[in-house]
Amino acid sequence: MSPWVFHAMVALEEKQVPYKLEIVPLPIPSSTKATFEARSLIAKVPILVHGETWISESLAISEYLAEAFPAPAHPRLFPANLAERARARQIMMVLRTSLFALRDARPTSAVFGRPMTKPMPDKAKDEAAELERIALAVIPEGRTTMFADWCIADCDLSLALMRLVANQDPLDRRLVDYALAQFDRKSVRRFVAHLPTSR
Ligand SMILES: N[C@@H](CCC(=O)N[C@@H](CS)C(=O)NCC(=O)O)C(=O)O
Repeated sequence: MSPWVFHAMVALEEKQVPYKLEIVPLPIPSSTKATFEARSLIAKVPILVHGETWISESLAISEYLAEAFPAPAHPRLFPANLAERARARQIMMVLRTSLFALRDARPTSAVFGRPMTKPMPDKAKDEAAELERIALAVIPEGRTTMFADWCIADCDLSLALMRLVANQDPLDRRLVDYALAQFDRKSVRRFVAHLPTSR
């Protein structure tokens, strides 16, 4: 249920490259951790293994996939337009480096599994309001993607918003529609199908 594994798997699915999924228990057992540290430097999932290359950190993985399997032969992960690409990276970075109270109050287990019944603490509510402000600014009225074409930042932004949607927290209808449309993409549905909660 890791949001970072979600990012990497959606990237692989959108690139339409064949891959084999190996599931690692969390916390990572110490013997496995030692192997990961030796091979991919940082012992956190997701880890992409491509030939002799082992890469952890979800954004490093999607950037790698974008360059290893470039457009037009493969679907794009990042916008072709420079300014849009920078905006996409900005959104993905902010989702990785902030909103900790919201993430704590509305974990991804409450998106992919059982919803939370507890109300959000004030700090999480403030962060939810900030997330809503940012999302409303980057998702135009009547569209279910940030830009004209889907990009990998839509995957991360929709998961952040689903923390609210899945728990019936208040959210602008436009953003609910956006998050639900993103979660109806084949790549996301294939991720959800792998979860133990789906079996
Ligand atoms: N910034 C990293 C975060 C990855 C991360 O924190 N992964 C967690 C699972 S969500 C992990 O592997 N933790 C190691 C452990 O629990 O032993 C990314 O974007 O990939």
